[in-house]
Amino acid sequence: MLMPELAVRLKDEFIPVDKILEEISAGLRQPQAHTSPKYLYDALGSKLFEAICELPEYYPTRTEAGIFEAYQDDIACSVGYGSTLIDLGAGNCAKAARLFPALRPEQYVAIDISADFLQIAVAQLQQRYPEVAMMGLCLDFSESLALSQQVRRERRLFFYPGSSIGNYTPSQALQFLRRIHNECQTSSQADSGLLIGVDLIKNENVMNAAYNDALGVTASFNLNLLLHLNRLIGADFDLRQWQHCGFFNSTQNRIEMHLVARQALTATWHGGAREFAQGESIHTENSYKYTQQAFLSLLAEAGFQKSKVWVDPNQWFMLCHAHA
Ligand code: AVI
Repeated sequence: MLMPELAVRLKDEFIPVDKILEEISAGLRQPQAHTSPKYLYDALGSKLFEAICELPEYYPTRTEAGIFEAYQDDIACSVGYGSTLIDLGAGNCAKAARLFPALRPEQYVAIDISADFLQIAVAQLQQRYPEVAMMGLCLDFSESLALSQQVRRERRLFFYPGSSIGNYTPSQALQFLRRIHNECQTSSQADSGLLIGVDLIKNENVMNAAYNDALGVTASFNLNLLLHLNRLIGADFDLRQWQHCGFFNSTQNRIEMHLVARQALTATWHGGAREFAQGESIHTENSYKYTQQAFLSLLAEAGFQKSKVWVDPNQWFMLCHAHA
């Protein structure tokens, strides 16, 4: 039996079940089987990702936080006070909340697909900052950025931290940046822009360790995708038959995560099946890394005029304020 719900809420989408089945089956049947990284984020997957952010090997979260800490005055100076802060993928709103004292936004718009979670987080933040107008918007911003009429047009600052842009291919990233730029253009003042965190190419050992932590949290995060698929499409993946693999692909400048079959096996799901030879894999995520120059070129191609950049002392991570 396929799951009874009519639709399932994923990290960034709300998709009818038959569309999910179709999409996942098609990916699993490809010569290189693959699934969308959004399937990594069921309730447990989201918690495991939060745990990843605490790991000593996973440098992006704390490096980005260090940049915010070290350069908050300079960032505030670049961004200016009194903006309309639009938080893309706000989650618990914690990252944006840290910027409030320095940026003093006039309006805060938290966007996420998870409506209930979002409303609670926004309500809590509103208590701490009663002077800031706040709203939570339940929107799939990976598809569309059509903002409500209630969002002020003045000085829009889109906020996209955490190097989530890396989970798009560069061409998807370009489309996404173009959409943000278009939204900035509809703003009635010129000084709208984007504040974005980007993971930079660095020593391969550092990157490989970040996706192969000693505690095995990233392995669990990756393997949990199979449990999610079992529920979503009635599959029979046995986790003990699969192994996490994460490595830097230096040709594509990306970390690839795969789940590798430990032995020859057949996986079945509602209306479908596939044989996997020992060593064959399911490709579950890409995390693209950029040079500063490559990302600045992407921003320019998307229409942004000029960008201010802050990096950590190791030059592992970059925070970028791009002016529309
Ligand atoms: C959400 N995203 C930016 C993370 C990343 O690093 O690509 C997801 C992740 N995958 C494995 N570890 C963390």
